[in-house]
Amino acid sequence: RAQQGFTVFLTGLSGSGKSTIANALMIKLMEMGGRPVTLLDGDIVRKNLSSELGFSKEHRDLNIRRIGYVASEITKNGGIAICAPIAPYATTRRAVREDIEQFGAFIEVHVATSIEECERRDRKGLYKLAREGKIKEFTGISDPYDVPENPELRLDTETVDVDHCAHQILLKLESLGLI
Ligand code: GGZ
Repeated sequence: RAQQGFTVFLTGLSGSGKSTIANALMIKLMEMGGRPVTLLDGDIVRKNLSSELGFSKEHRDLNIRRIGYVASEITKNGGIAICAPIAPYATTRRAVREDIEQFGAFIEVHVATSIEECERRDRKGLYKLAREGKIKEFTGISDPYDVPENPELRLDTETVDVDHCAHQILLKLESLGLI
């Protein structure tokens, strides 16, 4: 019997490590073989699917609903979708969960790097620009982030390395009988 599809949905601040963990997870799942794995990363989606959108609540919600729709189609067809947007609004994450759970499993993973740590790293220099007011509506600085209350998994990236984070997701998928 074919296994059911599922979506791993990573949510967290800019620079929290979502993309890095998503990539490591994708490689591990691909190495297991047999099932197609699709990565819907924040910046790739914004470039290819949401290029006209900005960062207002309305536009972020549209972006997340589009990601959710693509992930739900993948899940329906028995595939694996890995999504890695900020997805700052709990109600929107909830809506995407409901869309996807009609067809398969939804695993919400909070990449819980603190705002202090993201800003300290500031890999792309965006936090500095946000502090200077040069980027408006910046998540965690001048825009909200609803901390997930009941994610399937919360990753402490400040004490656990990327590979181990990806491994923890695999263990969760195993415990749920998804892989
Ligand atoms: C947050 C912003 C903003 C604002 C540009 N707020 O670290 P990055 O650069 O590569 O990831 C961030 C990305 C966020 O896009 P998402 O599609 O994941 O956001 S959402 O889920 O809210 O739709 C960041 C960059 O875009 N970026 N301006 N104002 N992040």
